[in-house]
Amino acid sequence: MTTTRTTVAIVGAGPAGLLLSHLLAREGVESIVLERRTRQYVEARIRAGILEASSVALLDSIGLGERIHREGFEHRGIYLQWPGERHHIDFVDRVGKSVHVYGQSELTRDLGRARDAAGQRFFYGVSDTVLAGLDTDGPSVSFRDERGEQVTIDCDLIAGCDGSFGPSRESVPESKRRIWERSYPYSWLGVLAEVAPSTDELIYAWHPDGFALHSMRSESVSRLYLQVDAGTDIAEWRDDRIWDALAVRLGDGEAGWHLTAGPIAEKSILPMRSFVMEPMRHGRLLLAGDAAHIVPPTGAKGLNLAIADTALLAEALVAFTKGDASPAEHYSERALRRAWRCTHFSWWMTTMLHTTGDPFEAKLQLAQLAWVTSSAAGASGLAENYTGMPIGF
Ligand code: FAS
Ligand code: PHB
Repeated sequence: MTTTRTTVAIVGAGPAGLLLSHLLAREGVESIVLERRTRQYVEARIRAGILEASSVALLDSIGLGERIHREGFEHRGIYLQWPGERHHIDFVDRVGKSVHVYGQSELTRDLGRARDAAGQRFFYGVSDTVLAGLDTDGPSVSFRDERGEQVTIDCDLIAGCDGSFGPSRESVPESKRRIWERSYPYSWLGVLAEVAPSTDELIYAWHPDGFALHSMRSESVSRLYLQVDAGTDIAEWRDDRIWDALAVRLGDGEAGWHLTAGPIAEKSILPMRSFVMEPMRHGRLLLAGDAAHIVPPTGAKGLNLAIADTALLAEALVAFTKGDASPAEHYSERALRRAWRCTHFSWWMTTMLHTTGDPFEAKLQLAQLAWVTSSAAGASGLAENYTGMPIGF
């Protein structure tokens, strides 16, 4: 058995864990990052694609924005549509902010390279991760490393950045935590297609057959999603059926617009749920990102919430190591303010755009879409939330 020591043990090497180690190191606080999967697996995961204005500003401020501006796309807004209507919501006109399209995989690679350059200590491929001593001033994290050797990290603080299936969430005693959860009766079928996007900015489409989203990753790669029933087996959806459904729902052929199909490189089913756990701290364990909350991806908030949590958590942990415990005491309350704002917005976008077969609900959705696309107040509300509230608002 090996025992080592650091100031902050970070569980999870997704965006939250990697960004946290970078922000801490900039303030002279050392950490060790441990990750269940291999680095290749983590970097290859296809997940989020939109960075809010505050996320880009933060990454710029720490020297990690260069590739976003070089290879990403800056978007002024999105299209909202329903049969026969397509309307652009211009975020820059409404709230003076834009968003960037930049895949989470790319951000994870950028963060990994930056951490390598800084000599970050990692353990990839770990198993049997156990958090202990959370109520003491000497917590620890034990695990088996990739060779199966038992390792213990003694530390001052533990950052739970281990997503929705990690041990951190469960390490908060049941008697101390409250959970709010909602599962939606539909999922997303996501495809990565080797074809140029058929649109300049994202199209969110309401359709009686179900929601569809046209996003992108580059000039030659499109990212598209289809609403399917919860529990759908991906084997039920052959590529031609996927493209046919996308064409119908996105309005192929309407007003001269065409959807270009192409080879599908990856397809998967993403369940839709909202989940928030309070508090985001227990003793020396503080949680960030998906470890504490999950949002349906309709509002493009998951990754951005993880980034915002991490910025607040880094500030709290650095202060704690310098003897000021106050930011850590207020961390959970501050992070949850944004988590609930984003949980509401993601629910609002999801319930506005996904059909349930209920004709009354369909009329309400169409009325809401008509209002949001014709009212300055409605459009500004969507723009303010989609481009993101300031971190720590
Ligand atoms: P992550 O889940 O990214 O990272 C947590 C890490 O902890 C993982 O690498 C995991 O392997 C590791 N871990 C778990 N248990 C561990 C243990 N016991 N020991 C050590 N490490 C452990 N958001 C959007 O905005 N748009 C999208 O389209 C979108 N699509 C998504 C698709 C899928 C399939 C999923 C699951 C999520 C999607 N999300 C999307 C949300 C996603 O982007 C998350 O919000 C984001 O990854 C959050 O980052 P982290 O909090 O770092 O969690
Ligand atoms: C994506 O590009 O993966 C994406 C974009 C916007 C969303 C969800 C996913 O709301």
